Amino acid sequence: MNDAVTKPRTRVRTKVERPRMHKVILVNDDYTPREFVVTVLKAEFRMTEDEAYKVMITAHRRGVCVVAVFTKDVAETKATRATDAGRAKGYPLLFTTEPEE
Ligand code: TYC
Repeated sequence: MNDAVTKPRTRVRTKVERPRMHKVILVNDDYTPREFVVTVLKAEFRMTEDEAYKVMITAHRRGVCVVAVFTKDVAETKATRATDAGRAKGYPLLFTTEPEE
C-alpha cells in the first residue's frame, strides 16, 4: 500500500488586487466647436457646465486633458461613445484611454 501523504502543492493567496484604473483623455483638434465639446462632456461624463468648460479649455490650450478615470471597460465604452457623438456631427473629436501608472 502507498501510505505517502501528498502535500498540497498550491497555497491560497489572500491578497486581492484592485483592478487597474484607466484614464479617459480628451484630445484637442482645430475643428470641433468648443461648445460642442462641452455638451459631450456634460452628457457622457455627467459634468457640470463649469467642470466641462475647464476640461475643454485645458485640452484646447495644452493638447490633451484627463477627463476622469474608470475601470477599463467603462473607460473604453465612454471614450467610444463620446468620440462617436463627434463623428455623428462630422467632427474629428477624439477621446482615448490609457491605463494609470
Ligand atoms: N480647439 C477647438 C476650437 O478651437 C476646441 C476644442 C477643444 C476641440 C478641446 C477639441 O478636445 C478639444 N474650436
